Amino acid sequence: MAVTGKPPYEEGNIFARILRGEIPCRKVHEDEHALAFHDIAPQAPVHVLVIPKGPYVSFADFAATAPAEELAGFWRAVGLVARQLGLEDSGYRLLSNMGPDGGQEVGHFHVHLFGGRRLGRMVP
Ligand code: IU
Repeated sequence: MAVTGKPPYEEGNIFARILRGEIPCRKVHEDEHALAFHDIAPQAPVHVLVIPKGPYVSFADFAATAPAEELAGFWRAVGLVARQLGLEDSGYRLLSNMGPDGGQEVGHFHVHLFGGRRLGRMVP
């Protein structure tokens, strides 16, 4: 019988290790539900990753299984971080790669926050 369902959450993934404090990060914000830090290979003048504290493999996993309080707390933190970085007036872009076809490389749900310049058109 085919195995179905989401891939398992790997406790050794890099963002889990950052959350546990085993690996340093350039932290932008932290609260009960989220951690935000600068991407190690920035694709824009501002390139921050926002991750939930819970063990969610991907956006699909987070959206389907996180309690409402965590969903709200996480997305509120994303907005707060953008505001804190001074991007609200100029604008910014949020992106989450989901699964193999989406180009997701790290198996802990994360949202990319890009800003600091006029971004190009989105191309798939
Ligand atoms: P993706 O959406 O899973 O493809 O994005 C993973 C991001 O994590 C990517 O932009 C990397 O540069 C970033 N990253 C990081 O910030 N620190 C790390 O140690 C590793 C990846 I590995």
